[in-house]
Amino acid sequence: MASLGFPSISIPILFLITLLSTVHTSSSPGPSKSNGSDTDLAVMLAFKAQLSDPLSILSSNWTTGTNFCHWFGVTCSRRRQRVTALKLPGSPLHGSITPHLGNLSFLSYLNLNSTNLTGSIPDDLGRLHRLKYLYLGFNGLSGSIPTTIGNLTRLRVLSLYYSHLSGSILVELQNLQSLGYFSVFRNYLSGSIPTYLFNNTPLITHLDIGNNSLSGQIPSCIGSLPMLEFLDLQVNHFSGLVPPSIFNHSRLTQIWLGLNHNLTGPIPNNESFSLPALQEIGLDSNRFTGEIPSGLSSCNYLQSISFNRNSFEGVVPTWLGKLSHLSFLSLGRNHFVGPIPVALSNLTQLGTLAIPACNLSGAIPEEFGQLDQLTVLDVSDNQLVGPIPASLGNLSELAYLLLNKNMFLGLVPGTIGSANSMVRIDISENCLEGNLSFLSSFSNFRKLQFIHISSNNFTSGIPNYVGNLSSQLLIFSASKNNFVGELPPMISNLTRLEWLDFSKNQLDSKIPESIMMMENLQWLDLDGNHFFGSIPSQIAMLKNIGHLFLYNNKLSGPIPEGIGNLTK
Ligand SMILES: *[C@@H]1O[C@H](CO)[C@@H](O)[C@H](O)[C@H]1NC(C)=O
Ligand SMILES: *[C@@H]1O[C@H](CO)[C@@H](O)[C@H](O)[C@H]1NC(C)=O
Ligand SMILES: *[C@@H]1O[C@H](CO)[C@@H](O)[C@H](O)[C@H]1NC(C)=O
Ligand SMILES: *[C@@H]1O[C@H](CO)[C@@H](O)[C@H](O)[C@H]1NC(C)=O
Ligand SMILES: *[C@@H]1O[C@H](CO)[C@@H](O)[C@H](O)[C@H]1NC(C)=O
Ligand SMILES: *[C@@H]1O[C@H](CO)[C@@H](O)[C@H](O)[C@H]1NC(C)=O
Ligand SMILES: *[C@@H]1O[C@H](CO)[C@@H](O)[C@H](O)[C@H]1NC(C)=O
Ligand SMILES: *[C@@H]1O[C@H](CO)[C@@H](O)[C@H](O)[C@H]1NC(C)=O
Ligand SMILES: *[C@@H]1O[C@H](CO)[C@@H](O)[C@H](O)[C@H]1NC(C)=O
Ligand SMILES: *[C@@H]1O[C@H](CO)[C@@H](O)[C@H](O)[C@H]1NC(C)=O
Ligand SMILES: *[C@@H]1O[C@H](CO)[C@@H](O)[C@H](O)[C@H]1NC(C)=O
Ligand SMILES: CC(=O)N[C@H]1CO[C@H](CO)[C@@H](O)[C@@H]1O
Repeated sequence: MASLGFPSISIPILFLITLLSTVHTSSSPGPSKSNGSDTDLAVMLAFKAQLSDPLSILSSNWTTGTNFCHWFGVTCSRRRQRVTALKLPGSPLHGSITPHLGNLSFLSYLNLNSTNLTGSIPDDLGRLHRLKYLYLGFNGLSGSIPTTIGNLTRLRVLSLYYSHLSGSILVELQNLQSLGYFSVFRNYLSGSIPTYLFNNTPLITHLDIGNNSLSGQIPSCIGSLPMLEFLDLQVNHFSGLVPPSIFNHSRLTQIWLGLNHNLTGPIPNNESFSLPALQEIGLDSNRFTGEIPSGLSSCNYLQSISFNRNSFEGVVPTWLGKLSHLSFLSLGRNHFVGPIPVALSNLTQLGTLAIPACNLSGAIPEEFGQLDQLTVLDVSDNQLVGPIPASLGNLSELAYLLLNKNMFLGLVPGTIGSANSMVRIDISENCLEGNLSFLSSFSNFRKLQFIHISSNNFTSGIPNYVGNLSSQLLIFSASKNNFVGELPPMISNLTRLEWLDFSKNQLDSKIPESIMMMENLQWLDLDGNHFFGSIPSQIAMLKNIGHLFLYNNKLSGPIPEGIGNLTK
């Protein structure tokens, strides 16, 4: 690249000039009586003066009575009294960075990570030609990244994550030939990545541009970074094809391309796919097509696959069952065909198995009872059939059991009561039948917040032990079944309940007064039953109710007065 030769030739000359002038001042103090050390002192005082320092971290320690080389956070070179490192991470300094900092000509390490800085990054930092480490992340810095940062050719770490930086990623950064770590994660950067930005930065191992507003194509230079281990381009607006070279990398351990919404094309397969070190890959919410790349079957260290919300097709491959370190598998909202492979039951490290809305058919393998690390099982919104396997009762770590929107039939196994961490059970919209005896074991779930059993074919009365369910319960949704008899007053023991829906059943009792006293209820739906008698006057105590449906019942009598006070 002839066009890139120019800056890389000019920089050593500039170094030489700077170096000569430094040598000159330090070897002959001159009539001004000032040497570099005086400059550094003046700079440090200027730095301090720009900060409000609410915990007096600097004002109590950076006193002119002591040599600044002994100040908190300051390191000097051994031979000269010159500041080589300034490290104040996590100290709440509050204020802006003084441009004078650019005069610390011996500085090689600057860490002001998480110090509540605001204002912009001064152009003058580009004069710190010895700088190797620059940490300015976790601040409120705004404005753009100065072009002068491109002058810091010795820079190894440029960490600007979690701030408010805007503007684009400047082409000048292509001069950072020593860079190993680059993070601008979670800022407000926009524009596209310059095509050749990473052509002369062969040492980069960590490249994190995620959670910004960048757009355009992902430049192929990223794929040719030979040392790359970590790549995050997620949550931007990148579009088009991903350079295939990204999928042929001996060192890459993590690839995050999710939530760009517009990355397309198939992932390369076979020979062109080689990621032997891969541990985590996230491609969520894009428009990737084709089959799940079979090259992944050779990624022996793979722990996490997240391909949710794409247009992948074909079957859920059985070879996934060989990735023995897999702890996270999320493939939901793609266009698969066929069953859930039994082989997945060999993934005994699996914590999350989520394959919702994928058009899957067949049954849940009985062998899934072996997945004893599983905390999330989400196979909702498929065409799964058969009974819910009793073996799921062995999954003692389960917190989210989402089987809704399938065609499961038969009884709910009473075994599903041994998971003490259960938070959410959704078995709604299936063809399940029988009575609610399974709910008696649900009282073991002390963290349970959501029960959805609506749109099934459950029959029977509602047992009193619904009142023994977790006091954490927020939602109990049981509409569109065939429940008969009374709605037990005990249900009001669920004091945190916000949503109670028993609509479209055949309940046949008075509306319990106690239910009208559940002050956290926001949604109460009892329509389409045979409730009779009058509406309890306690209704005025439903202070938070926003939706109250009682129509299509046999209620009689006056509308209670208090109803006018229900303002939500
Ligand atoms: C620079 O000046 C300071 C005091 O002003 C002195 O302590 C130090 O030795 C001087 N350094 C050099 C290299 O002249
Ligand atoms: C830093 O250098 C600039 C330009 O050389 C000069 O104007 C400024 O006074 C210096 N600041 C300090 C604190 O030495
Ligand atoms: C300033 O902090 C340094 C490092 O913590 C400490 O060694 C020094 O004694 C402190 N000086 C004063 C004056 O408190
Ligand atoms: C920066 O601060 C954050 C939040 O305090 C911390 O998690 C991170 O490790 C820090 N990074 C550096 C390089 O100091
Ligand atoms: C200072 O920064 C820390 C970490 O970034 C943040 O938690 C805290 O809220 C900030 N304080 C103020 C007053 O901005
Ligand atoms: C530093 O960068 C700026 C902008 O990129 C450039 O104009 C300037 O010549 C550079 N200065 C040095 C000393 O390299
Ligand atoms: C990054 O973006 C994702 C998706 O919007 C979001 O879930 C995540 O919290 C963001 N991360 C940070 C640290 O803001
Ligand atoms: C997706 O990218 C194409 C070009 O690749 C562009 O025309 C289209 O507007 C983009 N769509 C969205 C939603 O960004
Ligand atoms: C994959 O990378 C290797 C090593 O960098 C290279 O030799 C090979 O040609 C690449 N394969 C493909 C298909 O690009
Ligand atoms: C599980 O792994 C074992 C040992 O590798 C193998 O024999 C068995 O066939 C696998 N089970 C399934 C269902 O693939
Ligand atoms: C519900 O159960 C009844 C009686 O067992 C049966 O006749 C009916 O077909 C079932 N309905 C559905 C939707 O499964
Ligand atoms: C533990 C608890 O609060 N139990 C109550 C459940 O509801 C019934 C009827 O409203 C009360 O009698 C219990 O005391």
